[in-house]
Parts: sequence; structure tokens; C-alpha cells
Amino acid sequence: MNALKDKILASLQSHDVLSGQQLADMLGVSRTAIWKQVNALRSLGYEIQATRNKGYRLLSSPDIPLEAEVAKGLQTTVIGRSLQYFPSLSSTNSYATSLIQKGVDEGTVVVADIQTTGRGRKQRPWSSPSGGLWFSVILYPPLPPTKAMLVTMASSIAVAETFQQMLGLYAFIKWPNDVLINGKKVCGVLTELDAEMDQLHYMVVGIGINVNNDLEPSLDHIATSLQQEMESKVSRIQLLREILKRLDDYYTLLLRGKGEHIRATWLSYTTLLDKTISVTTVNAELKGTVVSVDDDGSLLLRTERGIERILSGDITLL
Ligand code: BT5
Repeated sequence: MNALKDKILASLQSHDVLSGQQLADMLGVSRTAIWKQVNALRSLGYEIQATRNKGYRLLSSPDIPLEAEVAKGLQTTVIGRSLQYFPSLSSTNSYATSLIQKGVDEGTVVVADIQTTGRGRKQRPWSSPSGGLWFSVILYPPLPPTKAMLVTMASSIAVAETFQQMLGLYAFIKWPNDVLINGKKVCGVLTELDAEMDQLHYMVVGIGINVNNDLEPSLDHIATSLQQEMESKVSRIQLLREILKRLDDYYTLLLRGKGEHIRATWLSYTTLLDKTISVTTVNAELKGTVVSVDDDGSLLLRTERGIERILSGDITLL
């Protein structure tokens, strides 16, 4: 845990009451530094009582995915060992990429409550108001670029599985990696990477989930949120922790050469097999029946001309 704010929060969570001096001694900083960060926590919505003789007592916590919250009980090998939370960022993917340029550990997660210019694929805007879960995971996979799609597929599986197991919501994956509940999009994944011919340098896996946020009226007919589906608020802290745990499990499997397991699991979450669809790619619109998804994530479509492999595009069910 790097940030002083997170260390103070973790200390207050594990003690009934702590004085400013005790915190300062425990964390090796001045009492003024403690006081500043306690106020920063208060401004985020933490209710921290200060009594003259005893010190600080944590009374209540908001649902903010700070590192100290998400790290509780998160035993992962790579993912989420370090987490940076921001009330607002332009895009967690952009910020994560800037961290990579400076040098940052694999598995670092960047989370924001609001994204001012969140983006989807092909620079499409991604609406990211307060209350959603907008985050990016930084990875340095020792894999060739042809395996990158399996990492993205692992992310959408981790999300769908968490919805099912934590919330009892049936989620499906729509190629390439949208997660849908009752036919409406609740999560999108945007992976950005840098690679040489045979080796990935880095991947930034950006995951956006509508949790307790309002939806823009223009998205109402195609999107939903977990709050809408559950008819109650959902803990973003628990949600993020569970997704990171599952993503870590699948990532570890992938590094052990078990990509086929990820492909098979992904296929079990899709409803597209044997369906007739149209796909819009950069240079064509194709119609056909979905046969499968390859281990590089390409869609295999049976068309009039035979089986076509499609690397990226947007699909519509016919
Ligand atoms: C995606 O793109 O679905 C990928 C979205 C990834 C967002 C995350 S949030 C954290 C990280 N940081 C970023 O800046 N991005 C990532 P695509 O398949 O191109 O879908 C984009 C389309 O989804 C838009 O054109 C809208 O139609 C729709 N859309 C926009 N905002 C939405 C939302 N909040 N919920 C559901 N659909 C949305």
C-alpha cells in the first residue's frame, strides 16, 4: 500500500480508536500529515470522529474503491497488488498508459469515479458518470500479440462470472467482449496494447461497468446498470475485488498455457453460436452464421463464400 490515505484508512479499520500521535508513529509521518489525510478521507465521504482525549474513530465508510478497501482479503498473484483511485480522470486507460511510461508494477489498477472523456473502441465515447466502476488493469504479459485477445476474453468472463456468482444475475457475452444482462449492455472492455511482432510490451485492459450510476437517456434502450437489474445498490468495492480475483485466476491460467480453457469458458457465456448475424468491419459488412470463436479471439462466420475469420467489428443479431 503506497498512499498515506490508504494506510490511515487501513489502520482506522483495524483499530477502534487511534490518536493522531499513534498514527503518526505507526506510519512514520508528522501529525500534520495525518490530519491532512484524515480530512481528505472526510471529503471523500468517510465519517471520522475526532475526540479530544482519544483520537480518531471511523464511524462509517462510503462505497469508494480505495486501495485499502479493495485490498482487504484480496489474495491475488499479480492483479490488484497496487491500486490508485481518483475521484475524476479523463480516462483510466490514458492514465494507466502514462503510468507505464513512468514505470509501474504489473497488475496495478487505476480506478476513477468519473471519467470526463472515457472511451470505447474506435474512439467512441463511453459515458462514465459518478457511481459506475471505471477501471484499467496494467499487464506485461510474456506472450505473443496473438494471445492478447485471450486476456480481454478473460476479463469479460471474470465480469460475467462475478455478476452471476456475487449477484445471481445471468450475464452473457456478446462478441467481442460486451457483457449483457437481459439483452442490454452493462459492461464494455477496451484493451490497448503495445507490442513487437512476437512479444507484447504492455496491455491496458479497461473495464467499464454501469453499477449505481444513472444512464444517459440516449443509452436507455441499449444499456442497463447493476442497480437497475438488482433494484438496489451494489457494492463497487466488493464487485471490483471479486472481478480482480477472477481475472488474476484466468490470467495465471493463460500464462500456464491454458488458453484453450479460457476460449471454452468464453464460448459457454455467449449466445451467438449458430445465430445469423451481420458484422460491420472497417471495410465490409458481412452476413452469416456464427460457427465459433478462434483462440486469437476472431469470430468464425459461415458466409456464402465459406468460413470467414473476423478480427474486429460490431455485430447485430438478425
Ligand atoms: C466498449 O466500446 O464497450 C468499451 C468500453 C470501455 C470503457 C472502459 S471504462 C475504463 C476504461 N477507460 C476508458 O476510457 N475506457 C475503458 P464499444 O464496444 O466501442 O462501445 C461503445 C458504445 O457503447 C458507444 O458507442 C455507446 O453506444 C455505448 N455506450 C457508451 N457508454 C455506455 C455505457 N456507460 N453503458 C453502456 N453502453 C454505453
